[in-house]
Amino acid sequence: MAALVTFEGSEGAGKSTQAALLRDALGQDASLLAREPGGTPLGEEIRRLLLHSAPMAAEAEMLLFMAARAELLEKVVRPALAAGRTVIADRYHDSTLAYQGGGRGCATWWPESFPRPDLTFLLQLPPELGLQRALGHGRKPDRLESEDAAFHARVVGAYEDLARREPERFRRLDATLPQDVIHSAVLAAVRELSVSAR
Ligand code: Z5A
Repeated sequence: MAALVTFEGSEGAGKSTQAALLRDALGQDASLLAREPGGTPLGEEIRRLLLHSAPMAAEAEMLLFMAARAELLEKVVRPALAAGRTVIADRYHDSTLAYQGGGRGCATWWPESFPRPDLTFLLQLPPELGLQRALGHGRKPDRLESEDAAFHARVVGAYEDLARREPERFRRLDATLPQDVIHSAVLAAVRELSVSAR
């Protein structure tokens, strides 16, 4: 079934874990996993600039995330959707709305050329717990992870607003639950989507 399913939430909430579990459940032929920022040679270059370079203007940061996304859409996402596969995106445009819009205060918009997801899972976890999880193995924080608590609280608030505005698209999930419990809820919602698409 061609569908765009996205995972959103603050760092360490378990997006990559759940995206990979869903890809394994659907199978590699029927689905494709995409990670943002990145997923193409240009996108990986932009990822390095975004996460590890010196400070940059907030709007430059936003446009770079969107540039990486435009490349990923053209090279990876649209071809997979056209082939009838389910694209599972580990972050997508809602991340820009939450981090650059909510966190940095940029004026954001949804470009017409960016497809709307069919389903978005919002993994909810207090940001301090997520950072502990993400940095638990001694990894150094990247540029965004190094922002202060107020920034991360604004990101969480922005995600909450997005989910409130589009209750049909968003499924909130308690990210403190065990991985397999979250995965069952994800799979049930994706199966429901494929039934209603028939
Ligand atoms: N960003 C942005 O600002 N604007 C944008 O438009 C986009 C992104 C697209 C990307 O960082 C950064 O870019 C991100 C937002 C910003 N920055 N911040 N801050 P990234 O790609 O390097 O990382 P991330 O997207 O923030 O995710 P992450 O740190 O990789 O975390 P995650 O994918 O949500 O979690 P995970 O890797 O699946 O799990 C983290 C750990 O928790 C791991 O050890 C797991 O085994 C464990 N885990 C997972 N699930 C559970 C449960 N249920 N219980 C207990 N432990 C668990």
